[in-house]
Amino acid sequence: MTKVVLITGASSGFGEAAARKFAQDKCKLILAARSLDKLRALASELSSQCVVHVAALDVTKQESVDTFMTSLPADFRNIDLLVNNAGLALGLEPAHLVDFSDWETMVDTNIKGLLRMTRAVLPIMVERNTGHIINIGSTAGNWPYPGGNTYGGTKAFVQNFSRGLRADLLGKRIRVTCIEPGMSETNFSNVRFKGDDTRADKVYEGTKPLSAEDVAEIIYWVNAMPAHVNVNTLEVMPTCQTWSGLAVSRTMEQ
Ligand code: NDP
Ligand code: 8X3
Repeated sequence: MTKVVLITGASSGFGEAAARKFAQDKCKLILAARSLDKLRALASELSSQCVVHVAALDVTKQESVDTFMTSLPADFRNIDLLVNNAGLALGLEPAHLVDFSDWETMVDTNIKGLLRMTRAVLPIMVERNTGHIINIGSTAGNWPYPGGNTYGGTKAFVQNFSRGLRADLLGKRIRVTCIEPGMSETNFSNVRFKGDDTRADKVYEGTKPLSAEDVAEIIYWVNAMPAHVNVNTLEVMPTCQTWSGLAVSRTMEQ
């Protein structure tokens, strides 16, 4: 039977690359994001390989998720794989200087948006006793860095929630995986720095970051493993990235 794959945030980066990867498998693809024009362009490119349904989706809005779900064509309703990928970071300021609305947007998208999609799709999987949810976390959820504050917090949530789902789904043939990439060159930094492309480019200067295609391969692989194999968490960094030591101030007054 043809696998039905729903990818959120399919208009760019990991989501777009994952769409191209699953298209090679002739899956039935559901591509969702806010930028419908980009989704349509991608769908027309992939339509010679597989059947694609595109739909506008803003995961921060419950009514958008509801409309998206009720508008799914009947032959796309039995979702086998949900890739909860839509997400973003906004800003890199220290916590006492941030624009609070940026924190709200990250929580609304990375946490509440992922929850909305999970709550909408999981009952379909439970009813059919089959499925796989792949949540996109981040190294930022494991390893704090200055300015990562709420973004890292949202991704730590994604990891812990993924594990909680596994606990709830004991005895069901439903897999849950949290993939946690490190530095990857996509539109991520352009969004984080709100269109300051020079600053975004500097993040990757002199490095060989992960590409969207690298992460898409991993998404594909964890799903392609046999149904009895559940990859719980998978953290991946470019080889040029590693940890620095714990930070110590030698100038502060005690
Ligand atoms: P991109 O900015 O290239 O892609 C982000 C995608 O998310 C876009 O398709 C965007 O589509 C979608 N999106 C954002 N907000 C919403 C929303 N409210 N509703 C629906 N879709 C939304 O970045 P990446 O591909 O890098 O990011 C994908 C995921 O990977 C994110 O969760 C990110 O946090 C995570 N990640 C990224 C890393 C990196 O270094 N790049 C590393 C680790 C994790 P649109 O604007 O059209 O809605
Ligand atoms: C994206 C990786 O290090 O920019 O999640 O937070 S990082």
